[in-house]
Amino acid sequence: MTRLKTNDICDIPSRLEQYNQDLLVKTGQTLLGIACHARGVDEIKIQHQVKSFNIHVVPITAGQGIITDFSAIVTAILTFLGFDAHLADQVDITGIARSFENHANAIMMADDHKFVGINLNKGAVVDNSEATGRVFAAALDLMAKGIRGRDVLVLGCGPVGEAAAQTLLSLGGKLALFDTNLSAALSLKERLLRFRADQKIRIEPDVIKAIPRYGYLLEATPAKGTIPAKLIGEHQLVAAPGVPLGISPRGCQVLKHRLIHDKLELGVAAMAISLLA
Ligand code: 2YG
Repeated sequence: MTRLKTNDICDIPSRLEQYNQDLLVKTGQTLLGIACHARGVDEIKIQHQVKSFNIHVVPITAGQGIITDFSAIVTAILTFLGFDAHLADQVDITGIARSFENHANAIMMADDHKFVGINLNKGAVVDNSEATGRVFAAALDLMAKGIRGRDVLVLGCGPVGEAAAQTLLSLGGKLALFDTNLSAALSLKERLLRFRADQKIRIEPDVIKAIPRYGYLLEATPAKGTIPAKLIGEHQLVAAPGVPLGISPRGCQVLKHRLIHDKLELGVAAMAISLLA
C-alpha cells in the first residue's frame, strides 16, 4: 500500500470545488453522488442525514507516524460533503477515547497498514482500499453511461483492484484481469468465481498487448507508467485509483476528460457514505 506524502495531498482542500465540477462533467455526478452510486443509496435521502452525522478524524502516531495534514485534509473532504466532521485535538488512544466520550457517530483513522472508518453505534468497519476500488468502479460505470456488457480491464489485483473487479462484475461488466504477478490475477479470478460461477473472467498475461483491446480500464497498480501514452486510444475511458498515478502527464493530456484519478477524495467519500448507510 502506497504511503501518501503531504505534498501529494496538500492542495486537495482548495481544489475540492473545482474537482467536484470536473467529476460532474466526466460522470454526470458529484463526489457525493458517485459515493452514493458506489453504495447503491439515494443521494437525496443521504443529503438529509450527512449534516447530523458526526465523524471524528484521529491522527495516529504508530509506525512511521503522522503524515502532516493527512487527518486535516480527510476532515476537509468530509466537511465539503456536508458531514459534521471534526479533527480530533488529541492523537492515538486519547483521541479515540475522547471521540467515544463526545458521542461521535464514527471515527476515521489510519496507521501504516490500514485506513479505516468505524461506525461507533453499529461497530461496522469500512476499509479505504475496499471503498476506493468500489467507488472508482462506480465512477467508471457512470463515465461509461453503464458498464453493463462492456469489456473492462482491471490492472492490478491487490485489495483495490479486487474491490473494483467485484463492483464491475456486479454492475454487469465483462471482466478481464492483469497483474505483473500472474498468480495474483489467477487467485483473484478464483475468488471472484466462487460467488459468480456463471461469469467468464479473462486473464491478460501481456498488458501491452491487452490495453489497446479494452475500451474501459481500471488502473489499480502502485506503479507509474502502467498505461503508456502511446497505447491510449481515442475512446478509452480510464478510472485510476492507483497511487502514484499509472499514467504519464502525456497520457493524461491524451485522455483529458476521459480519466478519473485522485489520491483521497473519492475513497474518503465512499467510506463516509458506507459508515452512514
Ligand atoms: O494519522 C496519520 O497521519 C498517519 N498515521 C496516516 C498514515 C496513512 C498511511 N496510508 C496511506 O498513506 C495511504 N494508504 C492512505 C490511503 C491512500 C488512498 N487510497
